[in-house]
Amino acid sequence: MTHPLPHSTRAGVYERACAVMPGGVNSPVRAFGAVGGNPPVVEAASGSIVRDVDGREWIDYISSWGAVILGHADPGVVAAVQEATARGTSFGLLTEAEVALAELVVDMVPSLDMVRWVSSGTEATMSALRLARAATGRDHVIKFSGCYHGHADSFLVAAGSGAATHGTPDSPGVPDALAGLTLLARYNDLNSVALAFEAEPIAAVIVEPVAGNMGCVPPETGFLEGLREMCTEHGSILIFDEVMTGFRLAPGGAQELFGVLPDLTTLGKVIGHGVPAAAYGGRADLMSLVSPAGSVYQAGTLAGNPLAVAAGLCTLQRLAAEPEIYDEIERHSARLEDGLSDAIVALDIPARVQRVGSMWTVFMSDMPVREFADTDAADLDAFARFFTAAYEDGVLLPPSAFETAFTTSAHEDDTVEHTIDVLTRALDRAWT
Ligand code: KE4
Repeated sequence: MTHPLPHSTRAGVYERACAVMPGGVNSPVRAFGAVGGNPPVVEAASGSIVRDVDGREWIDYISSWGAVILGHADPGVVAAVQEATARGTSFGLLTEAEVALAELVVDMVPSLDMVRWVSSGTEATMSALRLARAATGRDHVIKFSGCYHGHADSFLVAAGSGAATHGTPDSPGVPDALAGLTLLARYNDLNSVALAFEAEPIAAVIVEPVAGNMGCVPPETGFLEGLREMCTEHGSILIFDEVMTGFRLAPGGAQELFGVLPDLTTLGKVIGHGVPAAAYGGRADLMSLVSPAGSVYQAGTLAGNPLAVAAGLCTLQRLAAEPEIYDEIERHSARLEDGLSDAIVALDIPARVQRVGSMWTVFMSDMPVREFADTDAADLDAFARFFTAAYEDGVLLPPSAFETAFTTSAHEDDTVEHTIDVLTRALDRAWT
């Protein structure tokens, strides 16, 4: 991997960062607040390896929070973006490439008739919510405690008191009146969803079809199907937030894997392979309500950006044409799960691995995590010790117990075996 010589030390860059950027980072989790210490300052990455400005290297399982499913600096993606860059970085006008990518996405994702490009997962989910409210004429929406859908006001809500809990702001700056339009239900608990449906006319239910923002929590059998039935019964819009699961769990995402079709889908991360791109889409009758075809307003200067579209086309064409990529990632992820689960038994420690495909989390609890409240049983201090021991030994996990690790096609057999060795030692250190 060739890269310019480090221009500064990690400490020096982070000190400068804190002087001009809140918390020294541009997204909170990057500050390593949950695990302590100062964050790394990345110089470059390639394949499964990330290198910081001090020349230290880690096997990376953050994987740009799931975006780089083919590994960092994938040669095909780099070449595609370089070639697109030479033709201009942005036009603010229609290009054929963004049409080709839309056609590919509609072909790959089972429930999509049409799609609209945006530049972040937050834009995708906030737009899908506006569309659902417009389509139904209703204001209230249901989300699940522990699920994260980006930072739009309607999603930054915490469970209030009471059975069908009307949300209360989970951040300063979110108006009570808006937060109260979001009702909180419990993941994998259809009764809590039924209560919310009884409380208000519901525009939409938005759900991570595999939860990845409370750690990896799979949907239990019947959960997604139950949401589908309730939304159909009440004339509400079912939104699958597949920003994390889209194109990762299968070419058609979680909706292909589980065979449940939402009305709207939000996508991000893999869709641009790390270049800012996201999308929302779904049934033609809904998407035709979006401006300028319809009257639901949504816009974006860099939507369908040529560089992001070039990266996305290269990535999704590969994933569509080479399904064996998923088989390989599944094999490596299953090996990681088995190796770590064996280590947990051998060490006799209260920990467990939860995994769906290439999304996995090591919980510092031996109790199954099936909804957000179950994470209370996890020992966050033990996770911080586990993370730090792994980090010091060359494996970079997501720096929070409430995140998901991501395996990519660049994580090869030897890398996986070495990871198991490192994480086994880290588990031991976390509990001794
Ligand atoms: P962005 O606005 O960050 O592109 O996407 C928001 C989003 C929406 N939906 C789901 C299911 C997501 O996981 C995300 C963003 N995921 C986090 C990681 N848990 C991004 C990392 C960060 O916030 O820095």
